[in-house]
Amino acid sequence: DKFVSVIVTVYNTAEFLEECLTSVTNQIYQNVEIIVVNDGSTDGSAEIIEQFKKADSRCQSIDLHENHGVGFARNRGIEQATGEYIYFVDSDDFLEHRAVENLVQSIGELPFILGRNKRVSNKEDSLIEIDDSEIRVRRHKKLFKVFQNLTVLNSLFSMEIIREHSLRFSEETDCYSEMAFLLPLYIEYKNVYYVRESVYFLRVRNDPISNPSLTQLGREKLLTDFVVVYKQLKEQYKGNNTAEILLDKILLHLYRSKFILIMRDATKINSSFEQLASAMERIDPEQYKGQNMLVRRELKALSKQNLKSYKRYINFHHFARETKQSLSSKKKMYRQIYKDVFLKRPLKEKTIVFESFLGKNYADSPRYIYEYMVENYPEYEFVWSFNETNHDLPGNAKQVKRLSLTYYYYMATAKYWVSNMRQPLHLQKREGNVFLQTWHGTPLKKLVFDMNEVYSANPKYKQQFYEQSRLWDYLIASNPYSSDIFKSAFKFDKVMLEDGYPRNDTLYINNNSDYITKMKTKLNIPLDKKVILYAPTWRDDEFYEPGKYRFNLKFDLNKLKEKLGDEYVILLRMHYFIADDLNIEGYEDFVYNMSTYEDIADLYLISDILITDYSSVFFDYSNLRRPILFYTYDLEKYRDQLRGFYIDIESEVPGPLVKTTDEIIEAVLNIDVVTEDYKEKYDAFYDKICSWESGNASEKIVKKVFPKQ
Ligand code: C2G
Repeated sequence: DKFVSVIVTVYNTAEFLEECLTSVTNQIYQNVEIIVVNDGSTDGSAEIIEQFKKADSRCQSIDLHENHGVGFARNRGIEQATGEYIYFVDSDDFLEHRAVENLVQSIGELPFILGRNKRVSNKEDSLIEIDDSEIRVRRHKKLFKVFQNLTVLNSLFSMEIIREHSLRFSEETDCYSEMAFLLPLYIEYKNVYYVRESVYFLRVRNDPISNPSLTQLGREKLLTDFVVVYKQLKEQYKGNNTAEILLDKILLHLYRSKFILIMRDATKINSSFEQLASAMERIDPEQYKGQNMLVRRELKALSKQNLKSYKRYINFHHFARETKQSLSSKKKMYRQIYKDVFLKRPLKEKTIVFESFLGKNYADSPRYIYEYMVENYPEYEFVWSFNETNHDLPGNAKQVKRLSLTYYYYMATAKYWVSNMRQPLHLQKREGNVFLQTWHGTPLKKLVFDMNEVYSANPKYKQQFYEQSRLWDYLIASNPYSSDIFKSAFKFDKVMLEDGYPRNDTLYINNNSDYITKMKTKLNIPLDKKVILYAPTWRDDEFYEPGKYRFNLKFDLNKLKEKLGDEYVILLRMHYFIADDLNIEGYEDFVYNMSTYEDIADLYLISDILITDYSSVFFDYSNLRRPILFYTYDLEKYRDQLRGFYIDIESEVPGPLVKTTDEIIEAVLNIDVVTEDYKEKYDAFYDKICSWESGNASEKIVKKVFPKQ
């Protein structure tokens, strides 16, 4: 029975460590020792390691006190290991429970064997079927591919070969330390074997800003480390043809897949050129014969240390590549024209582009800022970006179709952008450009950097959010609570505008019966009925495709109509992410679908009661001091699995949490009692959330951001 030393190196991965170590201790294959090397973690990792040591006598640990890097940590693990085989695990990853078993069963007399590594960015990815009724050992056909991956994860190495070749990791660098360990194996063994039935899950981490994994440290760091390891190994293996060729091939591969992209950035090209050239001068020119002419020229310039001609070739290369791409679709062509033509036009000092909910509505704070400006700043040129350019708005704003050529023209040349969401990643902010980010709600659900490292739909979310939010010059916080959250959740450190929400001005200006009657009449709502507005948010886990979310009504319309229909009508207002069309057939005189109505503020004004769930709408609605019910039928799941909240919804919100249709009916029928019961909480909530609102936020903000003549 083969004894395996599992070496787990840990550096500040408290968030993942328990899942990792549990997957190791729960391996079907039990004949293991688990050596956890704590590489100077400063988070809660040490405590977790202690717990596992207590619970499982196979666990031991090495505490390095200071951070030395994964290569150093793995080497210390190897020295302490007593197994016949070594198996490495990274502390943010986890194993399928037969991973080690299936490798051990297959290794036979082989010196090492590989399993399969699967990247996972959400929970579903790790729910895979493995048929191991018949495990097959396969020979890798493309040997270079194996080494190009440069990973020791999910491989079983016999201690004998580790000793025989004195296999060790480089200790000087953070990245690419595996090359030193793997190279001797590549030289010695022409065949590499693997078993698909052994699966290791590589976690794709989603916070490269606050907590990057090694590979997320950025291309420049990767280049710096690679050059160190490359030079060192080239020296050590001088004259060994197989080794030198492999090293050169890896250099070329990384140049084309990673390092060349650094060279697009004019501010980085000089220093990166120097590093790259110091490696490239050691490459055997034979090795790049197979590359295309452009690349060959670049490589030659690099190896001759000729920066000037390198710049010429690389700029041409990037230009050629972009042009080729831009011919492949209209979308790409627009972006290219935007970059090469529009961005070079002069900036228009008095032009503003407005956008709300990614072009969906004429609504929210951008609308109210615009309306104030139309009245008071006529010297400006106004542009609205919409998905459909048929909106009805005051003033003489130009409407442009979002992502059209005209849109790009204005995004490139307008000095000001006003938007309540993020702008597309490929838009560039130029010198002099001013971005007023209004945001679109007071947060209840945790945002960006306050969100746990959960599996999310898009593993690049935090990274992208970070890049996009660096462009914001002003951000509106409508209350002290939001202001604090935005600083941490967005890592926002520019100008916070603390004057209330422009979108809530109307709740102070138009909260009168004239406006309400006019609005109800316009929307065909009977004047003799009271109005309940139901405005829920979206659910992260219920969607058809990214951006298109599902929603089904979770109440009994029959019952509601029967009990409340004489006195009330219900307005349904779905979140702008919801793609479903609600079926309200048979309830036409009781239920009104207002999901496509431009601005929810009008719906607030005409309603007597709000029913919502975890949507930020209740913060705004509380400005009206009217009753709010929280229909939170999926509270546990939403709060604990999907998001997490900033406030304790059970004790702090200004209304009752109801979970069934009957409870809704009961609360509505006794709304005066509910109001009385929640009076104190409502007052406290109002003080916390609405104290900056005054009905003239738009004016205050415009005066701070836009110079008058
Ligand atoms: N909204 C709406 N109708 C709904 C839900 C929301 O018109 N049924 C509008 C409201 O203006 C609301 C905004 O969209 O304030 C944001 O909606 P949320 O439900 O709060 O959800 P989300 O878009 O995820 O934004 O910091 C706030 C958060 O980012 C929430």
